[in-house]
Amino acid sequence: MPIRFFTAGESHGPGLTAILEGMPAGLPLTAEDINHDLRRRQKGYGSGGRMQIEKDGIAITSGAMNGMTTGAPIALHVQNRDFKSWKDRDITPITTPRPGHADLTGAVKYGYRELRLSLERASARETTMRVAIGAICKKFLAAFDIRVDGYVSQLGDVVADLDNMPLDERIARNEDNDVRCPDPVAAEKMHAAIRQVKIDKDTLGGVFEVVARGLPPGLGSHVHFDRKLDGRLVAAMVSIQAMKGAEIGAAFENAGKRGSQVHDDIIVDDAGQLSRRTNRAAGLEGGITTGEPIIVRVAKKPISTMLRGAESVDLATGEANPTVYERSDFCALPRAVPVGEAMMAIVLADALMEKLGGDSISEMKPRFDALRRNRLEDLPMDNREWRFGFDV
Ligand code: EPS
Repeated sequence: MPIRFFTAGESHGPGLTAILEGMPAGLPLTAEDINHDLRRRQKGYGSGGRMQIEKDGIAITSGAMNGMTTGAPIALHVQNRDFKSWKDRDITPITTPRPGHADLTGAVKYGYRELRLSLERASARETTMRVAIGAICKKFLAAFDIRVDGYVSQLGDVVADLDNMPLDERIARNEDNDVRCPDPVAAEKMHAAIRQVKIDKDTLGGVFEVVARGLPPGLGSHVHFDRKLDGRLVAAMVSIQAMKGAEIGAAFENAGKRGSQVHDDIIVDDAGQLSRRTNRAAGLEGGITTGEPIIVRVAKKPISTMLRGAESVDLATGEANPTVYERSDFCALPRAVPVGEAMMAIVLADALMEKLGGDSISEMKPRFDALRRNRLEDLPMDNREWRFGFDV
């Protein structure tokens, strides 16, 4: 895997750190390229008080100089403004775990004496650095005219009507409102659903979709499980805090249909260009890109910090005790869209680098232009009989 990255940092600690290794030299990169997506991640209806405190801005402390990557590891840092209200304070232990969060599982695994040690690192605050790394990967992909975007398609039980809206239009409208839903009628209902859930001191999840356009065919591979791009994308999405499912296109809906209703007929035009009539495969066949847009749908559970509380146990006393919280997000789904985009950009940048090799953008460009495409002339089909020539 040419791209590797690490993140570190606690939600209320001094700050967040990331290292991205494997970016080639010669990619134009400024703090603003990253800050644009950091701002998008902080904007969206349904947040609690924390987003009023944090104003995330990136420091690029290595790997890019004078606005250009050097090929060295890229180190990134973001400050947690909230740290100053925690650093000189006596901390009241949290000993009643929230169902659904990593509170209890983390404490059992690591033997913590209080639950804050779990939640500090399990917090979705960490997604700041994924978005920062993803923004660099988006910049890399954009050098090859590949774009990654996302939008909300369902929030709580409100489902957007997107069936007749082309992908380009969905993406053009994804920032039209503060729930990131391209269907304006559904967006109003989603907004109302969040308003109500705030009153009810409860939380909401939903579904967002991430789309990659402009991909060449031939990224990923069918030959081994960990090289299959569909598996890599689904794993990346479900690794995001609170994501419980991901599917390639309408996979679960397609599971109930017949093959003739699901697969995309292949056609050829007079110039020998192959294409598919539809894109129900959502850009991937055999774990390899087809050249059509990739669409991944991601299911987010409702946030587990609920102001109304939930039934639980005080682990210090062993007594039944409801969870108690004063501050929480009510619905983080709109803010999760840039995080999903980031994870897709990271996986696709990795797959493209695997395919192209090279240490600099200038080396990669001609290799990209020479890639096999969906043309008959790109395929050496000689129509000759052959034998299974194994030495057995
Ligand atoms: C989070 C709880 C909230 C969120 C936080 C993730 O933080 P706090 O407990 O400080 O109110 O706001 O997300 C962020 C800080 C962020 O930048 O997205 C959690 O428990 O996962």
